[in-house]
Amino acid sequence: MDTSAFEINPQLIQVLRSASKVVAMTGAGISAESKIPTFRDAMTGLWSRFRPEELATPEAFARDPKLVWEWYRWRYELVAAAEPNPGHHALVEMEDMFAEFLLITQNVDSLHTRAGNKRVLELHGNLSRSKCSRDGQVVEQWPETDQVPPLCPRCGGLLRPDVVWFGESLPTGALEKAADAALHSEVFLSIGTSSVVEPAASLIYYAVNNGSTTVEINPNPTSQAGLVTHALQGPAGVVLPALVAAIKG
Ligand code: BV8
Repeated sequence: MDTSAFEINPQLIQVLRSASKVVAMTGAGISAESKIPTFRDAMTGLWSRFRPEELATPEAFARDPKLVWEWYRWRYELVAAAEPNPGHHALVEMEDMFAEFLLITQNVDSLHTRAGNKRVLELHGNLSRSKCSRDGQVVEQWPETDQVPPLCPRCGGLLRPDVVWFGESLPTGALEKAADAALHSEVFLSIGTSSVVEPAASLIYYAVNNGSTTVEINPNPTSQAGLVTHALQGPAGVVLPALVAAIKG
């Protein structure tokens, strides 16, 4: 991958050096360098015949709860074996560089919190948590069982991953908090997302309407590349550390 296809404009560094309200929004691309396939990557092996958009739905779970549960178990093992990469670590450094820094993520893989970020807003939940499919309450543990998916120890309902499926609403208040942060940001970084999934993909427009400096970091420019102040075409694991180094000077 050509990692030299980006130039960091000195104006961006100047703005970042004086900014206090910085929002970073990440998608699956920031975890690509941790060997976690992105959502749009072709899935491998057993799962190669499925499309994530088909499996990550209430309908798929209703139709075949075992298949969907096992898909998330496969992803959980991938995530558990993965390590945060330099892109994640750069965002931890950024959290300490700006007075009001918020990391909004579409990812469900915990890598930002494992890297050390404290101010993380998970728009789509987290696949390391399970919840009862009847009452939506998180279930921390349940008796060993051969039953797949396991049953809720309280009500006997099927357990499911605590993630937001297509067609489901985001966690209460998450979108409002994210939109408010974008609306009041001085800099909004959109990192490693194809900017397809809504309503996350529209958050950047709050920043644009506010006159914020907007930045896209992606090796493949998205439909929003023409909209942003700076489009940095490169992998997050290279661009973000370069950005942090440039701010430090
Ligand atoms: C909802 C959890 C209200 C599950 C996920 C308009 C308004 C509202 C809704 C809609 C709308 N239009 C359509 C909808 C419906 C739907 C939607 O957006 N559909 C899409 C397919 C068009 N949205 C919803 O259903 C949302 N709910 O709006 O509630 C509602 C309620 C009822 C009825 C209607 C509306 C819920 C969406 C949440 C879905 N859940 N995840 C799970 O993970 O299993 S989304 C899923 O996609 C992941 O979270 C993922 O993060 C996310 C977005 O994908 P990306 O992160 O962008 O990943 P992708 O693979 O696409 O791209 C990777 C990028 O990385 C690429 O650009 C690549 O170039 C780049 N990259 C690669 N390597 C690197 C890199 N970048 C940097 N560095 C690298 N090294």
